[in-house]
Formats: sequence, C-alpha cells, structure tokens
Amino acid sequence: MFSFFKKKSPPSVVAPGLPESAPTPALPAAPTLPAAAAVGVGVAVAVAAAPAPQSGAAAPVDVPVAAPAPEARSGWLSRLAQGLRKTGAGITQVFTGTRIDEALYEDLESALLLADTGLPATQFLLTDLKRRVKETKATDPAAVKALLADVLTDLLRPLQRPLVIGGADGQASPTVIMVTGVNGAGKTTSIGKLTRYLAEADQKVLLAAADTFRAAAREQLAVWAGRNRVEIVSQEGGDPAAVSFDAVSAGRARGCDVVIADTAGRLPTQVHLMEELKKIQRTIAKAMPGAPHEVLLVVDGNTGQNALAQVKSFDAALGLTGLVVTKLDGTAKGGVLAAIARWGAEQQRVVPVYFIGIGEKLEDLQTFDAREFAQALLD
Ligand SMILES: Nc1nc2c(ncn2[C@@H]2O[C@H](COP(=O)(O)OP(=O)(O)OP(=O)(O)O)[C@@H](O)[C@H]2O)c(=O)[nH]1
Ligand SMILES: [Mg+2]
Repeated sequence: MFSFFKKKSPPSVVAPGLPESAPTPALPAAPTLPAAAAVGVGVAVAVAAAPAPQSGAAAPVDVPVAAPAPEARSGWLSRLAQGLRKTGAGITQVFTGTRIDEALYEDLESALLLADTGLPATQFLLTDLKRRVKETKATDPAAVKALLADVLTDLLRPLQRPLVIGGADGQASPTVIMVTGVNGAGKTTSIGKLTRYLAEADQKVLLAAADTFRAAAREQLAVWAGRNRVEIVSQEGGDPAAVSFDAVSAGRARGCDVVIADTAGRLPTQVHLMEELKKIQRTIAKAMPGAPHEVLLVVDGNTGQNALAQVKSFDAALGLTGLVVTKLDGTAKGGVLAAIARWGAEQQRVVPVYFIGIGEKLEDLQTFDAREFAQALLD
C-alpha cells in the first residue's frame, strides 16, 4: 500500500513501469516545491537520493522499495466514495432527467455550491462544462455528467503531486517538513501516519515536538515516535522555535533523511501565534539553510469554505508547499478541493494536495489523485 521510489537520477525521470499519472502542472508550483518525479498508487513519496560523490558514477535508476497494493487502494477509494456519497448524490441527481437545459445548469450550480465548491470554482466548472457540451454535441444528461467528471478532474489535476523526500537535486538531507494548521485538524495524526510509511521504507525520521503548548501534545507525538521506533526531540515547556532548531541540528548530525516538526494548532486570526510560526520557520532556516523544504497545512475537510480561508491565510504567512486534507470520511462535502484548485489557478501558483485522510487508521491516509477523486464524488 506504500510505494516510493529512490531517485538516483535527476527526478524529471518518471520511474519505469509506473503510471505517468503525475502530469506536468499547467501552472507554476509554489516557490519551494521540488519538481514532481514519481507517483504510485497508495501513499507515494518520491525520494531523491544525493548524487554519488564520484562524477558519473551513478547511472540513472529508480529503485522500487515497496510494491503498491492495488487492493488496499481500491478499498480506500470505496470508503472515500462512501464518505462523499451524500454530496455526490446531490450533484448526480441533477443528471437524472432527460433534457439538457438551463434548469439543469441551475440545479447543478446549486448542488456544487452546496458541496462547498464556492462561487469562483462553481462558475469555472459550469462555463467549462457548457463549452464541452457544445463541442461534443452531447444530447443526454448522462453524457453531461461524464463531461463534468472530466472538467472536475482537469481542474483538480494541478493539485496532484507527490511529496518528494531529498529535494529535486537529492541535496535536501534531511528533508525538513514543518506541519501547521488550526486546532484539531489532524496534524499530529497525519505526522504519525506519514512517519510510519517513511520508517517502513527505511527512511530515518526524527520528529520535533514543536507543539510545546500542551504537555499532552508532546506525549501524543512521543507515542507515534515510540510506535514507529523513530527519534523525537522535545522539551518540557520549551520554546517551539528552539525545539525545532535542536531537532533540525540533531537531524543533520545524526544523518536523518527526514525531520518533521509538529506545531500547535492555531487560528490564522491569532496574529501572535502566526508570528510564532514564522519564527519557527526562520529558526529552522538558521539550523539548515534552505529548510524547511516543506511547509504543510493540514486542513479538516469538514470545515468547508473555511478550509480555503485557512489555506489563503497560512499561505500568506508562511508560503505553503503542500496540503493534507483530512476527515473526508465524515460530513465533508469534498467540493472545497475544487475551490482550492481554482484559487491556485487564479493565483498562478499551486499548493498541491499531497495526502487526503479518511479516518484515524494508518491506511486511511493516501495520496491524492484528481481522476479518482472526481470519480469518487460523481460515480
Ligand atoms: N474521522 C477522522 N478523524 C481524524 C482524521 N485525521 C485525524 N483525525 C482525528 O482528529 C482528532 C484530532 O487529530 P490530531 O492529529 O490530534 O489533530 P491536531 O491537528 O494535531 O490537533 P492539535 O494539536 O490539538 O491542534 C483525533 O481524534 C484524530 O484521530 C481523519 O482523516 N478522519
Ligand atoms: Mg497536534
């Protein structure tokens, strides 16, 4: 269920035999985002190894470390579809009639808005859909539904990117990942799951308990560290920036592949707490130039349009490089991904969705795939 690929060549080479489902994004990436290199089913993390010291020694080769398990992925997809069923039903019932008319488009507009898609993405989807209906001369509402799946997939596709460990040039060692988000979004749980995948793939991971706000937060991360047998740097009542500095320094000294910093939940309106996050980011850069390589925002998929507001605010403060969207198993409506994608397109910069979570179990966190997501929503 976990697959990743050790890159010994420039990561523009897609691993042989892998589905080339990570398309070239139509828009420029977030500034610090490494180029997408490889993608597999399940949780895929591309690992770029540092080039061999002798010039010309390493021939380009991709080493599959763990084979993906398609059945695990398909089970996960059906649970994703189940989570999105209510929203999906609201959209697909629009296509049960016999005519393609203005009433159909009006109903679709309402259904998309109810699905948290937001006005800009809804209008974009409708315009693109009408254009394709005209082009294909579709006459049957079922055909329009299939076209909507294409339109949605195309809108979401720039969000589909693998997290790259090691950086585009293999020089980001350790790769430092800072994880942020509002309270209870699923940061610590997502870190735990990601750590497990990385540790199982022989990546040396070190966790930084930079959520020094609550003692329970340290303990929660320590449980994940213990479970996954990875090291953790934490300080009782310490300063989160100092903990992050120590962790990155320790990660460098100990030859770690990945350092992941958990941070305390905060609202983007809490100015002093957002300043604290910026300080953590600056301090990490002092411990390792170029770090953090990834600044992730974990968003709870249930928060609807507020999730987009969170993305905007955290991005403005920190320059996000990726998202993890959790809790798409509950009452989440899913359309917010379209809203995020449209916002990215309007901004001419994409903050990709590395993972989506549909539950609390390890295997509930998986990579985001635009086509699969559109199908889960509309099938
Ligand atoms: N249903 C569901 N629950 C989830 C998911 N991800 C996390 N949770 C649960 O959400 C709750 C909060 O998760 P945490 O990982 O502690 O969230 P956090 O963002 O670290 O929270 P703070 O550190 O308090 O800000 C826990 O009960 C998790 O088990 C998910 O994808 N689906
Ligand atoms: Mg936490």
